Parts: sequence; structure tokens; C-alpha cells
Amino acid sequence: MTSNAHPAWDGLILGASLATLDAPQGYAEIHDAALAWKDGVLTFVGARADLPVAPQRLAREVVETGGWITPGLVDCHTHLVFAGDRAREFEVRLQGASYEDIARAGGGILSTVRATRAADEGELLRQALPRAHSLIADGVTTVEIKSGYGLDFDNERKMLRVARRLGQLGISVQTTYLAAHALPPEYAGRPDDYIDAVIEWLPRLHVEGLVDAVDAFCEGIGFTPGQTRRLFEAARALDLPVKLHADQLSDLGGGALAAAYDGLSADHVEHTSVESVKAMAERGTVAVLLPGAFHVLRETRLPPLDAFREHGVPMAVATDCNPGTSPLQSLRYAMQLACTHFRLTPEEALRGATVNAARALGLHDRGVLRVGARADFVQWNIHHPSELCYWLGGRLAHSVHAGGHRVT
Ligand code: DI6
Ligand code: FE
Repeated sequence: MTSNAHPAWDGLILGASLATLDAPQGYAEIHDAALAWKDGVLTFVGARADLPVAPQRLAREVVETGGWITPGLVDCHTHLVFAGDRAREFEVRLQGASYEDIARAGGGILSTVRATRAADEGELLRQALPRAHSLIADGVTTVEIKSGYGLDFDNERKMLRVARRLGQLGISVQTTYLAAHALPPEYAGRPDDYIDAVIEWLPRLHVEGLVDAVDAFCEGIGFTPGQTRRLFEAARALDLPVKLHADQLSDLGGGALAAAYDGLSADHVEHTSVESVKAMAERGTVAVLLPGAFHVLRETRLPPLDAFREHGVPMAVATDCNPGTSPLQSLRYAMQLACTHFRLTPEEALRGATVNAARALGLHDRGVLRVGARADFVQWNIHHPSELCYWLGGRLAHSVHAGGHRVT
């Protein structure tokens, strides 16, 4: 560390290669680079040779390093806050039971609802923390966290409060209200009444600052397009953006439905039709790919990747970290799965976990290395960015900065 009486910048890293992603295509590389930040925002992104004066006079802390620096990873779809696990259900599925069979028999999501309702706020936080740490250790600086295992006012509120508290780790947390995830037992046979209740709880949670977006599980074992629309009308009336668990197990026109409400994203999208793809392209709705769920459920139906590319629908990649279909605690591993299962290029996967993921959350201040963007970045011990999608597991992140502060 070098001190300086009047340093302009808080920190300056010299010598790494940057994958800035600050161009429509390619990694937008800068070699032997300089990266600086102040007050949580990037203040210099360029070649070391372009620094105005001697580096030691520019920043409070100057570090010389190698490797690569990318934008901080953005995990734009998780169910990170829940109690218990479903390892037994995993065993049963390996013996041939389907995810839908288990859900219809009262297991699946509802078994996590029972465990989550039984845990108090402190216990829920305690169980979520290791998963959050695991995401951060592999490069995540922004995470979206959904409710949806409470399914009543107090328990949905509890989940969203725990999600907010995870922001104390120094990363950004975006909360999504997913009370329309499954029908709770007390509303059995009355899904429309339940949607009325979900709509009634929404403004009450919103005034507490607990809701950044609204989501629903639109599926045969979830809610109908009509019920989803009613919820989306209520969300848009409050000026809240929507996103949707769309077309995961069947095509209910979820992609087009999300687009019709200017949805930030349609997620899963394995069964999405070309008509939906066109509607998403028109409204700028991001396709969020969740290869962890595809992998664990041993799905075979691929999302319409070529149609997304052809129509210019941005593709994001997320973990979907949840106890049932995607017990995945590394976004980099999700990127790997997106390459192996969906044949994304490593560059598409990195864009999908940074700039496109930020867009799927409506965040335009991150996901690229650019002067003025948030100082969220990861220093990796790698020789080329494609390595991020090559290794399955391993410890590649050397350091992770969020808002200019080191979080691991
Ligand atoms: N789709 C998913 O992949 C998760 N929720 C959803 O609607 C699974 C949630 C779970 O099984 O607990
Ligand atoms: Fe999900």
C-alpha cells in the first residue's frame, strides 16, 4: 500500500487484463490495465499507459496484480432464503418419481413451505448465510432473492426481511415477491381466492420497502395465465416491475405474457414459442436461462436459443438456487452448465451472468467495467475468460469487490 496526502481515488489495480464487456460483442479486453474507483464507483478503466500521472499519486491504495478482472457477477434468479433441504426428494426422483408427481402429492415446494414457516427470522438467516457466502466466493456481487416459501402475509414478509438482511454482507440484494409460487393448503381448491390475498398483501409489503419486483409460477402445477395477469395488473398499478417463471414444463404463452406487462424477464423458457420470443424482443424482456434446474430435473427440451439470438432477445444465466430443482450455489457453475447443456459460448455465458443479468433486474449501473458504473468487480486467477466456464468448481476468484469494498 502506498499512501498519499491527497489521493483522488480510493483504490487502483494495475497489471491485470480486463474483460470489460463494454461493447455489443466480444469481451472488450484491455491488457496491462489500470482499474480505479472512488466512493463505490469506477473512476478509471483503461490501459496503464493511459494513466495521467504516476500511479502512486493517484490512489490511496495501489495494487499490482496479474490474472483477469471481470464485472461482478449478477445472480438474477434465486430462491436463496428457505429452511431445510430436499435431499430425500432427490433420492425419490432418482428412483423415477417426477417433480410434478411429488408436487401433486403435497411434497415439493410445499414441504419447503412447512420448514420455512417453522423457522424464525434468525434461523432462516442462519440457514441462508452459507449459501450467500458460497455465491460471493465465486464472484457474485448482486443477487436477486425471491419469497415464495411463506405463502401467507407474515411468512412472505419474514422471507423478504431475511433477504434484505443479507445485504449486510456488502453485496446488493434485489427482492422479488413470489407469493404466487404454489397454492398453500389453507386455500386448497380456491386458487382465485389465494390470488386475491396475494394481491392484498402486495402493497402492504411494498410500503415496508420489501419488494423490488413481482414474480409468479405460471404453470400447470402453479397458476394460470389469467391468475398471473390479475397479479401483474396489481403490480404495474403500484409501478412495480414484473418477471415470470415461464414455460418451464409446458408452453402456456408465459414469454408473451411477461412481455405484455413490459416484464423485465421471462425465466426458464424451455417451452417458449417463437411467437413469445418475438413479443419478448419487442418489449426488451430478457430470457433468463436456468440450466441448474434443467440439469437436476434431467430435462431434454432446450430453450429456443437460436430464436433468442435471431430476434435479439438478451439471454441471462442464473443459478435458480432452490432446494427442489436447483440446489446450485455457484453462478460460475451455472455458466458452465449453460455452455455444456445449452451450447452458449463462454462469452455469452459471461454476458448472461453480468450485463444481461443486470438488465433482467432493471439495473443499468453495473454488469460492465466502465467509468461511472458501480465498482463491482472480480479478480480471477485465470489465463483467459473462457476458463470461467471450463472448470467445474474450484477456487478461481482471487478477490471480489462490491461497491468498491472487498467482500471476499
Ligand atoms: N420453478 C423452479 O425451478 C423453482 N420454483 C419454480 O417455480 C423450484 C422451487 C422448488 O421446487 O422448491
Ligand atoms: Fe425459480
